[in-house]
Amino acid sequence: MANFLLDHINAFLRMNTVVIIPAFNEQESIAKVVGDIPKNLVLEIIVVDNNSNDRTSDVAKKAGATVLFENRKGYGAACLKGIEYLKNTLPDTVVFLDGDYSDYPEELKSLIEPIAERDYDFVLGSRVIGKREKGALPVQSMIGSFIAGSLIKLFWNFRYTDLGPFRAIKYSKLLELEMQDKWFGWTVEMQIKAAKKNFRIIEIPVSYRKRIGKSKVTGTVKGTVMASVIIMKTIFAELFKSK
Ligand SMILES: Nc1nc2c(ncn2[C@@H]2O[C@H](COP(=O)(O)OP(=O)(O)O)[C@@H](O)[C@H]2O)c(=O)[nH]1
Ligand SMILES: [Mg+2]
Repeated sequence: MANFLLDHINAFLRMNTVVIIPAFNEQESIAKVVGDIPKNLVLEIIVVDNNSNDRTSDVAKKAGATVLFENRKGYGAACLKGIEYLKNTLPDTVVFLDGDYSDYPEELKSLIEPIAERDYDFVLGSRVIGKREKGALPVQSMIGSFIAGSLIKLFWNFRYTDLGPFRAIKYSKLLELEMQDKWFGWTVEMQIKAAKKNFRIIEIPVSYRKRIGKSKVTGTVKGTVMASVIIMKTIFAELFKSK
């Protein structure tokens, strides 16, 4: 009986969930990421290859993902490409996940449950309150998330502890946000707009480990500076918008 019910719940969640993974040169990790996503819970896994010059797209396809290509560089540009594709599938829930195997894709279920069962609109996976492998989340990331979180609390009265990539949102709510950022302002833009619109938001702890391959963002000085500037610009641009 319990199993029957569980199958039923899984089938319900599966019918409605798709995963979008932006990926730039992740041939070493992408198959593991796709492979660890609970297939009984998702309808489609979409890897958006952002002009990689390695075998990311082939590896992702072989692992069972739908592969899209986005030639404009940028994390947000890749996510926007994935969203555009969803016009064809009209899912209920969209999960975003990075391609570097830092997140634990098997934790997807706990991200979509608050939406499916408790009618939340947006679920943010927080690595700060989750279990982290030592050194997986660089100190500059933690500081950046703390500053951004404090500003968002001050301006829009919702306390986020992280700007993590692993998150789930109702498709209809995602469309309402009219996402714009093409770079690394993407994650914070979604969080700010969700808070501004008074979405039902919840943070849940997610685990985090050291990525496979080299970091292109917070693991490099240039990446960290660029991401920090873009995140701050995004916060203040949202603040000075009329609504
Ligand atoms: N689409 C896109 N994704 C990128 C780009 N640079 C990094 N990524 C992806 O963004 C995610 C985070 O990058 P990562 O190098 O892990 O940065 P870190 O988590 O700060 O160390 C990974 O899934 C990368 O594949 C880029 O220029 N375009
Ligand atoms: Mg990473």
